[in-house]
Amino acid sequence: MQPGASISTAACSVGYLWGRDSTSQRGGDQGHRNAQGMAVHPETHELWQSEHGEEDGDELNVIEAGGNYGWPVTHTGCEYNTDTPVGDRPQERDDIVKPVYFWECGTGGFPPAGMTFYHADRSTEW
Ligand SMILES: [Ca+2]
Repeated sequence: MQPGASISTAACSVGYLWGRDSTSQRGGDQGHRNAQGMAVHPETHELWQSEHGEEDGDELNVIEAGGNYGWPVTHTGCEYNTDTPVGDRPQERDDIVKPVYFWECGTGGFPPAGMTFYHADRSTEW
């Protein structure tokens, strides 16, 4: 999104990245549990997304048009207050888009919130 762009321009951009346009309803993705944030990578123009899992199972995903992100069939977390996995693991299924990164059940998770890509050089320690 460029500075000064309207909300409708931003919505169209996200809609395009999501695989939809104004003339069709094809290509929507599915299987997200609890989306928290989204950001467009400034170099690759991929749409990244963060989401909360159940007990751990938090994820970072790169959105693909028409992709199935697994919930509730696959998950990397567990049922609340148990060590019981929720469904299959995404790694076991070829029909599920695997998360780029996830916090497996038992790791304590890392519930990500909003997303942004920082690409300036003012915080060189990062
Ligand atoms: Ca997932």
